[in-house]
Amino acid sequence: MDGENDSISSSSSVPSSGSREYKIVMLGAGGVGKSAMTMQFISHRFPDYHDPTIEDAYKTQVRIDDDPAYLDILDTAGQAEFTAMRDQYMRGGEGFIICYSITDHRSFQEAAEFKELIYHVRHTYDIPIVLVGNKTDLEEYRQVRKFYLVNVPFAIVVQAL
Ligand SMILES: Nc1nc2c(ncn2[C@@H]2O[C@H](COP(=O)(O)OP(=O)(O)OP(=O)(O)O)[C@@H](O)[C@H]2O)c(=O)[nH]1
Ligand SMILES: [Mg+2]
Repeated sequence: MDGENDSISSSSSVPSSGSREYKIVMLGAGGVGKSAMTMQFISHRFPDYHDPTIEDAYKTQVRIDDDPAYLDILDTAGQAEFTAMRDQYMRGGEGFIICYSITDHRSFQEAAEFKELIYHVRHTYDIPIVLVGNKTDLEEYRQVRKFYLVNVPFAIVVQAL
């Protein structure tokens, strides 16, 4: 992804237009589809290969409540060997998207661990966090049953049910 027009350095810049910037951090276990989701959102492309991320950052313009705004999206590493920066981006994020794969129960457990880590680093529960269940096209390989979602301690859960 490096070298593409929509790739930026990992720390966001001061907005030139005065539009509000929101720092969004993608979190989740390795291979759950954080980069695929980010690419879909940013450039409407779906990479069908797994190229483990170290850290990639993107900036895109959106409208929020009719106001122009920028999203700085930080696509992080799920693989344990790349996680040294975790505390740092958990401190910097204004909103978090925690992803798991419905085909990987361990990634669902890790989603809860990510959330606890955010609370631990930030010392507050007042942080927007969205839980996303990905790979819903792979229903036949589903390991995370839908009823697990009834009591998950997330305010917003996104999954094609
Ligand atoms: N079937 C299916 N495959 C997906 C989906 N999303 C991602 N994948 C595939 O899953 C693999 C891993 O996707 P990535 O987006 O690289 O995963 P990641 O979470 O960024 O992984 P790390 O960067 O290692 O943390 C790739 O082969 C993707 O094509 C999905 O919704 N359905
Ligand atoms: Mg990735």
